[in-house]
Amino acid sequence: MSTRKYRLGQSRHADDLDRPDSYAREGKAQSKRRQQSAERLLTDIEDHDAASMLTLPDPAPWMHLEEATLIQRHSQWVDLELADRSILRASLAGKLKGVKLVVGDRVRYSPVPIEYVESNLPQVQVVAIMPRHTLLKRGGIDDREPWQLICANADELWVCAAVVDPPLRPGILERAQTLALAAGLTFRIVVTKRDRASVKDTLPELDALREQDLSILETSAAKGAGLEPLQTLLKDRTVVLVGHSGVGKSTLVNALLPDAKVKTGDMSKYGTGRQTTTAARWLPTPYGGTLIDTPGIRTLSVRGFDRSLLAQVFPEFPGDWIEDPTGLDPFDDNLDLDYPERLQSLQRLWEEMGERNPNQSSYK
Ligand SMILES: Nc1nc2c(ncn2[C@@H]2O[C@H](COP(=O)(O)OP(=O)(O)OP(=O)(O)O)[C@@H](O)[C@H]2O)c(=O)[nH]1
Ligand SMILES: [Mg+2]
Repeated sequence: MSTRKYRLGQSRHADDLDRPDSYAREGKAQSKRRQQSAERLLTDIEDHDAASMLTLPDPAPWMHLEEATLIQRHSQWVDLELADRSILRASLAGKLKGVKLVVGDRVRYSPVPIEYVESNLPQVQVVAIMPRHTLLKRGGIDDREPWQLICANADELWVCAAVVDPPLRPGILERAQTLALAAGLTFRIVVTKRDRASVKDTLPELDALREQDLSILETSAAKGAGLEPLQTLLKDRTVVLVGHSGVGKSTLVNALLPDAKVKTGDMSKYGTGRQTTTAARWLPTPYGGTLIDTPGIRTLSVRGFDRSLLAQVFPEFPGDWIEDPTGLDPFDDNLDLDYPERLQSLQRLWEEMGERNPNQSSYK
C-alpha cells in the first residue's frame, strides 16, 4: 500500500490521471458507489453550488471607496495591495464571509470599519468585490468543493514543465491549456531546466504541442538563458505560473525578478510530495504587471469543465471524435495517428470532464 499523504489540493484520484503507468480507470460499479456516497454527503454540507460560490454581492453601493487588490488570504484577514503598491492588512465585512475570495481579486475597502470588528483585527474593512475579468479555477479535490480557485483577474497562464526532475509529460500541459481557455487567459508553456538536456536534444515530447502552434519558451534559470522573452511578455501583464512541485517556478521567478527572493527547494525533496512554495505569492515586477508564483500541484483536475473546450485543445481531431472519443483505439493502425498519446489524452480529459460534482448545478 502506498503511504503517500494527500494534502489539500491533491486528490488521490486526480493524481493517477497524469501517470499513464499507474492509470487505471475505475470500474462502473466503483464509480457508482463513489457517486452514491457523494450524494449522501450532500445533505450534511452547506450550499457550495458552483454558481452561487462564484456569484459576488453587488458592489454598487461601495463604488465611492478606494480599490485595492487582494494578494493573500489569512484565516481572519487579508493582505491588500493599494494603488501605490503598498500593502495593507484588512478584515472582511460580514456579508463577504461566505464568498470565496482569491488572490488577484479587486476589492473596495473602507479605512474605518463599517460594522463591528474585534479590536485585535484590522479595522480597515473590505466591503465589496469587483466583478472578475477572468477567474482561473480547477476541478475540486472532492465532492464538497466543486472548484478550487487559483487566481482572479490574471491575463496569462504560464505552465512550467521541467526537462527532467520531474520528467516532462505533456498531460499537465494539456490540462493547463484547458483551464486557461476556460478562464480566458493567454496560455504559454515555459520549459524549465533546459540546461539539464543537451542542446542537441530537441525535446520530442513536445512535438505534438509544437504542431498546435502553442507558445513554448525554453529557459534555464540556472544559466540565465531564455529569460529576456519572458521579461518582455511580462510587461503590464498579470501572469500566473503553475506546474508540478519542483519544476523550478520559484527559481524562475527569482531569475526574472532578482528582488523577489522567493524561497526555492532543493532536489532532495523531489518526490516527497512536499512543496517549497505553500501559498500563492503576488510579486510586482519592475516591467509593470505582476507575477503570481503558486504552490506546486499534483495535477490540474478538469472535472466538471465544459467538453466543448476540447475542440480547441485538440484541433487536430475531427468534431465527432471530440463529441465522443470513447470508442476509438489510439493505437489502431487504421487511424494512423502521428501522436496516439494525444488521443489517449483527449479520452482521459473527456471522461474526467463528465464526472460531475454532485454540487455542480451547471457545467462551466
Ligand atoms: N539545473 C537546473 N536546476 C534548476 C533550474 N531551475 C530550478 N532548478 C532546481 O529545481 C529545484 C526546485 O526548484 P523550485 O524553484 O523550488 O521549484 P518550484 O517549482 O518552485 O517548487 P514548489 O514551490 O514546490 O512548487 C531546485 O533545486 C532548483 O535549484 C534550472 O534552470 N536548471
Ligand atoms: Mg516554488
